[in-house]
Amino acid sequence: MKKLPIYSLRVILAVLFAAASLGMPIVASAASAQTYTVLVGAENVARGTGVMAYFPSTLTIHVGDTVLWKVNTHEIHTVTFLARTPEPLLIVSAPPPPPVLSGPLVINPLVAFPTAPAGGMYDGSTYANSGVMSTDPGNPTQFSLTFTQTGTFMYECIVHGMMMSGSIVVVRPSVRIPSPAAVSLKAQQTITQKLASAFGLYGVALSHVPEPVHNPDGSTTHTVLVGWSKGQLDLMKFVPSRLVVHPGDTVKFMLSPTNDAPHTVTFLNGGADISFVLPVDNPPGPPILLFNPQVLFPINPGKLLTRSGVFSSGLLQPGVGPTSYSFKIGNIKGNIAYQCLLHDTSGMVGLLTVVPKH
Ligand SMILES: [Cu+2]
Repeated sequence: MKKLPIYSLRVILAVLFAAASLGMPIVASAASAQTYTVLVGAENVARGTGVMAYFPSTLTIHVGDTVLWKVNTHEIHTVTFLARTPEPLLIVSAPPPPPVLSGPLVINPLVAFPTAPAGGMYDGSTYANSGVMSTDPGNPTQFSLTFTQTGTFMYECIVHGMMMSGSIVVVRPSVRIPSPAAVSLKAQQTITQKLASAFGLYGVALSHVPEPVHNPDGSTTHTVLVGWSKGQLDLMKFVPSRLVVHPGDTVKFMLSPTNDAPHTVTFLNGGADISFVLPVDNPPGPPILLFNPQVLFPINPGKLLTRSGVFSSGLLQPGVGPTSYSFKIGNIKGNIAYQCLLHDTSGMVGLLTVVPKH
């Protein structure tokens, strides 16, 4: 690395200081390798809003710099450089011979676990993957690569597809680029803006909820919309998330017409949480991540909703189906809570209040 004469270093520092005090973007030093941070996703759990994007989505760095991706949501994401290899599926069949599996679907190990080049030194020519990241316990929360070649390198989230993609533009050290601090500040501003625009989604979704239908037997059929998406913005909520009903009423949960994400409608009734994946030991390799059949398939379908046992829709999947789940309210009263098994930590919880009919 070429050393700068001491006087020019002072000049550079003076210019940087002047730029900083004028509020101008500070340019990155070309003299030493730097680490840039990219935040993976954004969310506001209290509002149930999420943004399926990388912040920044396009990042320019110098050759030799490192990019550190940090997951920023409970929602799961990956950072995956395909490098012209085929896009792997998120969910695949269990590998033969079947171990003691109670269901046939697993999270693709190629997606679930990290694939990184030796020492994290990446020339852009091979498949590189963070594994499934989330701020929920037990998941990797960060991934880093040091870029050794100039060029533009595209990556995407295997969970959310090409809607959530990013690129790293690697340039020669002589090119002036924004500093890591300037990049992070701008990323935070973009997150604030995007989450603010997601705030309006609940109101929009609420205006699309079908009117209750009054049935000849005196009961009412209510509709609750599940999720709402607008481009990269996702609403992880039931709409309305609070509903007053009577015993004998029907509640129909419907994936909203714009919703992009799979969800469940699940009444745990005080029972243990049902996890999305069940790790099955498979030595000497990593565990097999079994997609929990209790998440995939309905539990107590067609039964009256009561306070005993679990009631669950199974996986409601846009474009694949099923897309709705309905049941009648049994002879209960008071509040009864429910959630989406995939997105409860993202704020996707709801409440029915059952009041006696008079
Ligand atoms: Cu959900």
